[in-house]
Amino acid sequence: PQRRTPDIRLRVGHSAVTQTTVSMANKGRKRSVSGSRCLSSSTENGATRVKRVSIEGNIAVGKSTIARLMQSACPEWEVVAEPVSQWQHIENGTLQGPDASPQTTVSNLLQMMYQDPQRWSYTFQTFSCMSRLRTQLQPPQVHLLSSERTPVQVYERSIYSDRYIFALNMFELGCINSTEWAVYQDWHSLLVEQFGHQVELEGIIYLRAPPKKCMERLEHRGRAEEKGVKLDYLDKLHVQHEKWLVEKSTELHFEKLKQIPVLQLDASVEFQSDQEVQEEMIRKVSLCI
Ligand code: DCM
Ligand code: MG
Repeated sequence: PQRRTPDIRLRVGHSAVTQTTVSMANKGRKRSVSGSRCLSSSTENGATRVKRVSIEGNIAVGKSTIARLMQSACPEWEVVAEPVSQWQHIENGTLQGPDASPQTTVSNLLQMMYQDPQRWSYTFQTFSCMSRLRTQLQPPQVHLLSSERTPVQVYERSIYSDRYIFALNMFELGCINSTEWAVYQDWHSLLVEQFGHQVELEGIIYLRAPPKKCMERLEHRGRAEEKGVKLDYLDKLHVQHEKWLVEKSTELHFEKLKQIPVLQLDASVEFQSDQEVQEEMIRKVSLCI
């Protein structure tokens, strides 16, 4: 079947909550978006098609919060959260059958990575990407497919930010050496070639805020493993996001990834407690899908 190419129309917004609005409407399938609260249904070759979008952004910028808001605003959206707790609880006992021992947590890889990045970044980036892909490959919830509207899966980050934000950053910091980086890129490309179409993105939502803001939210959240995270690290991650999603200067290795439209949302405002701003954000996302 023919792949649909997104028709990217950039408009400069004037509102406080966005700089760039991108239409993710499809070629030959443009429809009026004015006033649509949620997503309207679309079919391709008679079959319902799942749309996938990923929310990208710096640590603690508010991805989970906005994902939760989307989930409650539109029940036919399924949020696929980042499997952080799997990274915090590495389990032994992969044996199946009668000899299988009960699974016990052997380590906290997120903590190990932050405590000794030189030693553990490669291992962490391997596991975080693998576990994310496994999670995102799960079929959509049944109620999504039986819904009248287009089913939408909202991913919290993607296998692309794993590589082009975090792993790349660790390589540039010297925490992943050139051998590890070559090996990482090799298996990552293979995974994208083999499974990429099953997790293909319709669009990317870039939640953007100054690193200082993210630092405040990170401290407020108080995740134990992140206690040692410095502003300087968030600055670097911010720059990686800007290069990939705004300046488009990151060297990407997948043609399709270059075509994915990006919707920027300004997350510097305190949207956690401001319902008006939240509604405006959800509205902008709805208009673009
Ligand atoms: N993380 C990482 N590398 C990845 C993905 C995530 O180091 N490829 C880390 C960053 C945060 C945590 O995992 O410490 C995810 O939290 P958040 O979703 O708030 O960014
Ligand atoms: Mg989160």
